[in-house]
Amino acid sequence: MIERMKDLPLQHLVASGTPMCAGCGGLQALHEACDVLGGKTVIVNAAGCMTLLASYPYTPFRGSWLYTSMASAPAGAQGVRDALDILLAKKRIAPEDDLAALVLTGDGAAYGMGLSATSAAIERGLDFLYLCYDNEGYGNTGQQASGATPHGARTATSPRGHSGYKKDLFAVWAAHKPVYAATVIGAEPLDLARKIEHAARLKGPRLILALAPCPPGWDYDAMDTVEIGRLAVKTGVWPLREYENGRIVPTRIPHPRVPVEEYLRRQGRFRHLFEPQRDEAALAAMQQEVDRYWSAVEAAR
Ligand SMILES: Cc1ncc(C[n+]2csc(CCOP(=O)(O)OP(=O)(O)O)c2C)c(N)n1
Ligand code: SF4
Ligand SMILES: [Mg+2]
Repeated sequence: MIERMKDLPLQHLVASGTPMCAGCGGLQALHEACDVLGGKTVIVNAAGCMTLLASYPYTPFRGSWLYTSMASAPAGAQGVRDALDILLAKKRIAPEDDLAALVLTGDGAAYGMGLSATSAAIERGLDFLYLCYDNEGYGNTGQQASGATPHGARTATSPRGHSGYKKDLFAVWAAHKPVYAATVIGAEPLDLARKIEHAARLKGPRLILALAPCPPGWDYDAMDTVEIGRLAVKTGVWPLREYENGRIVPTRIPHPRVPVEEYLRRQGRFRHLFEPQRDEAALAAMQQEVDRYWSAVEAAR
């Protein structure tokens, strides 16, 4: 069911007691994205933290809201797009009243449960914008590890540090040759707004992948969300980049790069790398991985 609530700003619900955490980096990115996209949007939301924004029959959005199971948001967006196309063909709505389909999903769905549905939707050339807020774990259910969890991070399912490695979802999308893909972060709002504006003007499958600092999941004080987000970019841990016309282009090259340790030590999920004693080997390996990525970027320029 699609509900449309006009003229209720997002702050309204946040201020009036929605159960979102203070300092939520995902909400920050979503807020900035909605400011750019405006109300002519149908948000198709896979189950996750952002689902808590909408308490039936209300949503804080100016557009419409459709809630799906974790794996099914791209299929939901297909249904929305098809319905709109039929209404347009039958002249039941005017072209200027057309709406955009926006999938809103967490990383658990985007990197894992919903990946095959996403892959199929890109293959079909579905005209949709796909916004993933990546808090690097199943946040809504207590921060279990997901396909986006970085190596070494403590989660509810990896109390001694995650043994796996973060999947490169941007590269997975780029391999599908979509119309557009970009990484963003709420702490860099101008970069985010430019990319959303650009994506909104295009047609076809488009990814906006937002790293989403998460105070309870990453274990830091809510007031540090912007600083941690900026450190993710300055250390090179979260590369800001774009894919279009078959090319991947870095949109920010941090120079000089801040040591990765400055980002890690601010977050309790990495505390075991520093206490009771420093894990020099693990810290060096994490720095080397980031260095390798940026050496390859430099070599390709
Ligand atoms: C198939 C299925 N398994 C488990 C759940 C329970 N569940 C609801 S939200 C959620 C976490 C989703 O993680 P993510 O997509 O990263 O979003 P976040 O909670 O971090 O915002 C889970 C596991 C579910 N809704 N559906
Ligand atoms: S758990 Fe994290 S992603 Fe979920 S609402 Fe709280 S801060 Fe946001
Ligand atoms: Mg998540």
